[in-house]
Amino acid sequence: MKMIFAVVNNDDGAVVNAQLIKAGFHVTKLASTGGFLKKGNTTFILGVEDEKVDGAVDIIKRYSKKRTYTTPLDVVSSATLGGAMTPIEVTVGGATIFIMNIEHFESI
Ligand code: 2BA
Repeated sequence: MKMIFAVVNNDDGAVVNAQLIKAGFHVTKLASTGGFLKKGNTTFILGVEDEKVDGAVDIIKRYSKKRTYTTPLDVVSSATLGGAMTPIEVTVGGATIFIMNIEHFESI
């Protein structure tokens, strides 16, 4: 069994959630915040049988879009940028996905 952690854009969270549920995955959805942009994002946690991992990742990839942000100065502080005073452009997503081995799983 594997544990999938997937960080997706808030704007894609509802559709990713709906598609994962429709495909029969059990999902926990966390409200999270990116450390760099300090914008809300959505982190999904899924416990998945090994043979179903690719299917879950495919759904997350299919419904998570890339977006470009130009950071306003009040979102990325000068401390984060080491003193830089100009807005910067960053590309966010589609999704950041971590897959871990699970040693033991129980649902009681
Ligand atoms: P944030 O930390 O808010 O990062 C948003 C975007 O800013 C990133 O997009 C990346 O393009 C850029 N970025 C992040 N840290 C940077 C840095 N130190 N220097 C320059 N640019 C930086 P993504 O890579 O698509 O990440 C989207 C969100 O996924 C992140 O939001 C964070 O919440 C999560 N994430 C990404 N990589 C991660 C990792 N290795 N560990 C934990 N969370 C991660």
